[in-house]
Amino acid sequence: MMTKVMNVAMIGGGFMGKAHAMAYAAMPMFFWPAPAIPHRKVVVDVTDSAAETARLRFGFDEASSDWRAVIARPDIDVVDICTPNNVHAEIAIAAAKAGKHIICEKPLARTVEEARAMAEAVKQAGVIHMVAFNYRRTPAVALAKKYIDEGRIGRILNFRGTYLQDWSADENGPLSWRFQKKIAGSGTVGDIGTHVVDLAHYLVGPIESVNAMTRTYVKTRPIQQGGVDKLGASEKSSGGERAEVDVDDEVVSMLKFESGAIGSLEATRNAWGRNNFITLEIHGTKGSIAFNYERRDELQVMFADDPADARGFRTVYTGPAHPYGQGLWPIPGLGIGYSETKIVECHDFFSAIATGKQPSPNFNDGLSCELVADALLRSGETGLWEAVGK
Ligand code: SOE
Repeated sequence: MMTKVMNVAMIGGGFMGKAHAMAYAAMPMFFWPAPAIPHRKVVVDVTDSAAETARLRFGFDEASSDWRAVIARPDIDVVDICTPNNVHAEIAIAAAKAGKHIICEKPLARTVEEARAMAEAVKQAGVIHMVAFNYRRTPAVALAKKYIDEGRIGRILNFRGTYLQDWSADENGPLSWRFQKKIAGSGTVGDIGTHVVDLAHYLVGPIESVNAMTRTYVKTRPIQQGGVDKLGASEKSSGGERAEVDVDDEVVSMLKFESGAIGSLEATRNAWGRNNFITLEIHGTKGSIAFNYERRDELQVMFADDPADARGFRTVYTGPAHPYGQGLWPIPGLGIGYSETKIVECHDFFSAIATGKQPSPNFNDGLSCELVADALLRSGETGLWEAVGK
């Protein structure tokens, strides 16, 4: 069987561009036969020189600073959106109209309106679409989903999800686009809170309403001196000019799920000492599951019907016996990283194209996350329980 080669146009050659380009190269090395061979055809960035640098680094054939012209090309099969949030909608809608399959970085959009327009555009176009909430693709998280679907921890009663980082804890960290509402849409809520929302939707089901507190502790930051997204850098010596942060730093919320389960969500990028601390703890009527991304090869599981003398959490170390294990490394212990989550994501996206079946999370799931983000931000303002819109 000949595996089809598909040409990818990647828009955005920054941090996420690096992750996606690596996944394009590596996916067929891990998953064989591959659902398709992604060919790194054109990379687009804001200037010709940035695009040329990205082409050299990330192994694309061509470089361009004109995404509209690239999207219009008949030889492009897939458009990959790795830009800041403010242009996701415009690019995705144009790509859908041009009949391209689309993978878009998270959060899907800045607002519910944009996300809805994107979901409508891909529906009209009949193309395959995916939003890159990659943490679902961690084998231990997919294993948690398998246990839940098999009923092994019973009916879910409570979900506790956190996402803590510290790259913006330094008040002299620069005012990247991630602190500007007109570009990012929101702060922590959209950037990392939506990852927790996506995991909650994946594992437990739709969130019905939220009661949140949001805070912005660092009200101004130094204007960034060159570079576009200097995560964690300090600009103390940059001349001192500062500008306003108009998005949230932190969110803490109670959650009610449509299923009747309850839960909580916390997210911040200001928690000193926490790097990529995504934790999930879920208990049901027959057991519990706990996960910490900083120990991402492990899933903690407690089954209530274990013999009394063996009662307690056990650590399941993921490997070939677990979800995605046949494609990833051949023995447990070799380790799963951020790149592997992106490789699996790439595999699932091209499998969806090959089979014509929409993947999950797709733009409709991205819209669902946006609706929860909107409710979190509204509740942060009103202090009240806010229903998640439809
Ligand atoms: C910054 O908070 C960031 O790069 C997020 O935007 C990503 O979604 C997350 O995976 C890593 O941290």
